[in-house]
Amino acid sequence: MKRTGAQMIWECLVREGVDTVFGYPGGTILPTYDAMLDYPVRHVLVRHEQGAAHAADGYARASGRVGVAIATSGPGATNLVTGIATAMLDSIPLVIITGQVPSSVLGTDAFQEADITGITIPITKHNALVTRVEEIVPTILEAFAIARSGRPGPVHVDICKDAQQATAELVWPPPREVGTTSPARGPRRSDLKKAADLIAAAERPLVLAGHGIIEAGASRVLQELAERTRTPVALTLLGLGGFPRSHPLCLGMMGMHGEAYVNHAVQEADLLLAVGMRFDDRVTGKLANYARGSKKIHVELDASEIGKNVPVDLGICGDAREVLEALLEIVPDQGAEAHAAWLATIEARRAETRSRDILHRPNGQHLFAAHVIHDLWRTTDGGAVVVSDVGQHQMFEAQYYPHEKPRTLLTSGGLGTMGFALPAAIGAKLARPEAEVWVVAGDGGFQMTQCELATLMQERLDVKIAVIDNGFLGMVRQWQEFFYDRRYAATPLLSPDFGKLAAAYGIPSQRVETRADVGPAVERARATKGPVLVHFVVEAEEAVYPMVPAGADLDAMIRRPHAGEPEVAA
Ligand SMILES: Cc1ncc(C[n+]2csc(CCOP(=O)(O)OP(=O)(O)O)c2C)c(N)n1
Repeated sequence: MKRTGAQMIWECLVREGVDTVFGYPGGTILPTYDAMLDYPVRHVLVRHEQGAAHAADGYARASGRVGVAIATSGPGATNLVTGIATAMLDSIPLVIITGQVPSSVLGTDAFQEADITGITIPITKHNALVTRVEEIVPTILEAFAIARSGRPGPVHVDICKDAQQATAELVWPPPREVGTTSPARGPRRSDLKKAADLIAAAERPLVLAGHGIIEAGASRVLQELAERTRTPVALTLLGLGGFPRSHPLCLGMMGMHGEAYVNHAVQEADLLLAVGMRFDDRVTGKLANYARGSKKIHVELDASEIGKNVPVDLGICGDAREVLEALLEIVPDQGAEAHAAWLATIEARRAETRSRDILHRPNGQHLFAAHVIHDLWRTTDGGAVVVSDVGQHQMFEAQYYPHEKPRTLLTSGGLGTMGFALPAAIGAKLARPEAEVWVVAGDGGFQMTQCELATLMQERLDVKIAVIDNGFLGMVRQWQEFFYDRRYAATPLLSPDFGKLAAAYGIPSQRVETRADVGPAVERARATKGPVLVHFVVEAEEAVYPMVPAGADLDAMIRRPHAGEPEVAA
């Protein structure tokens, strides 16, 4: 049967199981929007295309499915760029569809023409410009296959308006293998044996678990392996939730704002088993002195990551779950007393870290961001999906909201994109309507995409919002405090009255200034149906500790001073 190119786009999306898309219309994508009305797909109209990309991203992170965003050519397409790059760095599967000017005027600087496939080459896993109707179906199906195969990522398809309008016979191509980054064969037996021997011989082993654990669904097997070998587990920011934080072998987050005892453990380990993580500079600190005394095993789906930043003794290219399952079969059970001295050393350091904890400070009337996050965790019983923005509050979230399950912390790790949280939470709530979804955003990042409050209301989504307002671009102010002699260039921040702003969209709000009010405010927000904004006014000049200065060794941390001690700036 004949179809227009526009209809074919929707036929493909329905065939791929897409139930929700995020987008914004315009001239060159109008044929596709018109055809949309005849298909059973929910379209969410965002207020800025950046929001569409982030919402599709949040949908994908929360569900493990492919997120879809649609926009028009020119400014519509360029507005997607930040969201596409965000997904690329964090390996999130997206299919982005944009309209393009008619093929007859391509390259003439036609109205709203931008060479968007040229622009997205370095920030997509794959992209394509479609000029003929016959190319639409194979290109979109391939886009889905590539987005979700191997190491996931965003794929962009740019479709000329005349191709959307033309008609042709709808032909489904035969299923075929698409090029993927996944290895053709599983890991070699000899490599698995070598890994098992290294693990068995280690006295101070440590697992470094990243986002790949969550993507591969490897949490359960990681837990079994850790328990069988009595190996503690440190997590990257994007790995949080991949191993239950309450587990006795869970150390929490490593890296620039990881806990001090975790970074010391990394530096002192004699074996690192790194799984589904890429030795990002925020995780390693200075490479030259990174974990020098350890043998390193790197399990990674993307072969090009192995040995890229950190030389390893053994690289195993494969799916994290498959590799860990295979390892579990051959590693010996180390017994209940294994690594006792190593675990005791870490525990002693953990206790020392606790003694510096900001939560234990006699704080008088001060409200710290850490209080807000801690009480949010307690009041939601640790069960919320938290979508955090970028800045100090993001690191406090990582430190003080112990995540037990995968896909319960959604945050922009690799690109560190302010403005991510609110639109991504919209996507997350649509992907998992039963989940309690909280946005945790700073006063700066929230203002970058606050227009999506309108989307929230138009879609009637029950998303709660915590704005953590310190009157500064806090994380940048912290760098200025430590490294630029407290010269606060362009970081003091004027904000609107967030309560009135919410009211303008019909969203109820609360303002909280004391610690005693945090829990009750969160309770009231939870008891209210629909969106609620809670405006937390916190200490203006608090810092996130510890901090590894950029380019310093991982254990050269600036520590939080004990109560009563002066702050020690670098
Ligand atoms: C789009 C974007 N622009 C700039 C930055 C640099 N940056 C990182 S954190 C930060 C400050 C964030 O301030 P706020 O949102 O108020 O959160 P806080 O750090 O105070 O918790 C800035 C400007 C960024 N990460 N993303």
